[in-house]
Amino acid sequence: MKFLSAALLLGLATPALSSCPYLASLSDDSPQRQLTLKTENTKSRTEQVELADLQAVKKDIVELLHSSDPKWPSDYDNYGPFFVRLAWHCTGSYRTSDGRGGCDGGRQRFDPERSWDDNTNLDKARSLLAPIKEKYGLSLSWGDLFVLAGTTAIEDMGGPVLGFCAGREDDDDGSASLPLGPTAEQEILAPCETNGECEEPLGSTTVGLIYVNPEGPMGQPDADRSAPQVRDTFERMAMNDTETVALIGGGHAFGKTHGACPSGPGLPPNEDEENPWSGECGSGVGVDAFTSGFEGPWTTQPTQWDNEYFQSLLNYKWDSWIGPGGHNQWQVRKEQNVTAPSGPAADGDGSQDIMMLTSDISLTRDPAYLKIVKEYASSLSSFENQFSHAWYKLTSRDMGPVTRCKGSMVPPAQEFQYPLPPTPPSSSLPDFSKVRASLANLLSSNAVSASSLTTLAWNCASTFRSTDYLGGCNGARILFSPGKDWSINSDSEDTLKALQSIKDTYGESLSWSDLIVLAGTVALEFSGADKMRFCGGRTDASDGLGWSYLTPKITGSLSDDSNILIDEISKLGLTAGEYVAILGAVHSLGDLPGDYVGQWTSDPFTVDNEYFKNILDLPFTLYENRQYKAEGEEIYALKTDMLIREIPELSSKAYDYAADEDYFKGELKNAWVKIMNADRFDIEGREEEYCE
Ligand SMILES: *[C@@H]1O[C@H](CO)[C@@H](O)[C@H](O)[C@H]1NC(C)=O
Ligand SMILES: CC(=O)N[C@H]1CO[C@H](CO)[C@@H](O)[C@@H]1O
Repeated sequence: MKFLSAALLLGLATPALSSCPYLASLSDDSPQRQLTLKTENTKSRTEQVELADLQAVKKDIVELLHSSDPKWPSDYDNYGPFFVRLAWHCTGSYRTSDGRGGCDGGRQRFDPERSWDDNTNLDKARSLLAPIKEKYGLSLSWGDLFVLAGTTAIEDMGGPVLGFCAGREDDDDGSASLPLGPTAEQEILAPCETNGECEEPLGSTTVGLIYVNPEGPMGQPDADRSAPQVRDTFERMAMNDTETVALIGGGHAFGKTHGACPSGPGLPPNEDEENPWSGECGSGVGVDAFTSGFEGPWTTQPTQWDNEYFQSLLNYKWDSWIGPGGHNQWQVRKEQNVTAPSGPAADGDGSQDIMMLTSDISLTRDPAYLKIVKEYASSLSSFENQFSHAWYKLTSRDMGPVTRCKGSMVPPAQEFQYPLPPTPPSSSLPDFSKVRASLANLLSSNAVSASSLTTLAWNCASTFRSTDYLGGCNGARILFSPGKDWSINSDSEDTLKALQSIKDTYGESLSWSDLIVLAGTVALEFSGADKMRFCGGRTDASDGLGWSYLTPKITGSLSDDSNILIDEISKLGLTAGEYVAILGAVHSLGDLPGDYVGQWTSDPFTVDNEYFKNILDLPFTLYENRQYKAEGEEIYALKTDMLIREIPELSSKAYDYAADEDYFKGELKNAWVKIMNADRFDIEGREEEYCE
């Protein structure tokens, strides 16, 4: 196979970062706003293209696994372990704090991720896979290819595989990963005081690593202190103890680390685009490769699935020492040494001692981890059961609900996908024009305000995150904790009570989630908005767990800030204009929520463009130290409204809407329908059937 230059293949989208990225963390200056908002929808859509035949792709991957390219020879004549690492490091960047990271988008091809320390030499893995990508074209995304390569490798080496969720859509650049760092965006959204001890919302202790420094905290071989870091970072990716130990032991059942000499891997792609990670030891490849700077395999059969890793952790005494790459690693106490084949078997026939990293040893120092290590050492089936599920979760977590999974290998819905009851057949749904009429009656009789219904629907739907596709109103999780307890939902119980009679009239055929969305839609129309499309068929969850990670960061309080607002809008997947249109409509109606006082407009029963004129033209001052009031007018506002005038991408749209009411209403209609249906993957391709 021809080996293509990674830089050539994988493109360069983001400007090269500072040559000393970690120093950027040390700046004391309070962050200025540097985030920018999308003003158009730019994601290139590939969903029209039919998905590749995954069995055929797997066949090509298996063939590649057992080949070896002299430019980057395989270890032990098998690229399997290399592709497991590729898939893991592509998916393992996921974090629950904001749903960012993960392999959907295939952004490991771009900076910042491609130049991360933990992604050293993965440019070679991606280049090895490039001919397969070229063969299948748009029918196979890079993201799907990376994850399928790792998953197929596990299966090929005898490991347990639960299935494969296809359907990742590639991004055109690495911008969605800028908040992962090291970048100015990360400094603003998630500054890390000491790289190596980073906290949430970052996913890892160290920017540029997936979890922790495997050498130990701040490079110290302190296994006791490593365990809490391991637990902390895996929890930031929603992994519990049994999943964590299974993933580490499963990943380390395969392959070896590379650190032939202390000279290092060479420069990353953002510093040497032409010849990234050229390798400073000898030939730079095979037995001379330098990747992590550690050296050696974890097990004696590094291309075969087994639970030897756990047995070795328990059966030997381990001592730390400085390995050939100049880093702390662990070896079996001398009299009991164990050997494994080394290097690419094509070149070498030597054998190499097994080794462990400080983070591996930490699993025997923590009582809860040790118990699990013992269980997996004695029960291969328990290990296999936990690993197959944890691997599927690791690689599919950022894909959102199971309704986004495509292809012939999708396993049953898993807990982490927060499955909803199936979409009912459209024939069993109520006549929504009748429900609309009932809602209009309710509004005419003043039993409930248009403002309450609009706010309820918006608060329900705006939980959606375009980063990991969690949230949205489908499921009506606003009925349950934690959502119903959020301060922004303090009025929701009363609003839901007002809707109870309609819910009772239609019974099972009308879900709460359809009712909430339709009620907000009808309320806007009732108040003067254009007629909007409604899509039915949502179903209700039986708990609120699916919203566990979605606590709103924008609450209208004085602590809201422009960076947080911009971040929230970009997570929603809305453009600046879409967000302003919706906020303008919601804030055209009724009173300020909760304990705030007053109203935004002189006519709080009508959706028009007065709101935009008010916030742009009136002189607002701080009122009672918690909200704003227009001088000389009975017009009030929240901090969020003030941010609309401060953030240029938002105020620019507010001016357009203030000048042209029809334009505002047209934009509102599109934006509202978009966010209300942002989570409806279940009816993709069947909109005709479910939407009126
Ligand atoms: C971790 O989660 C998995 C999957 O839900 C479950 O099987 C396992 O029992 C959990 N472990 C712990 C310690 O809660
Ligand atoms: C028990 C065991 O395998 N001992 C070996 C340790 O390593 C030395 C040197 O490589 C061998 O000679 C021993 O047989």
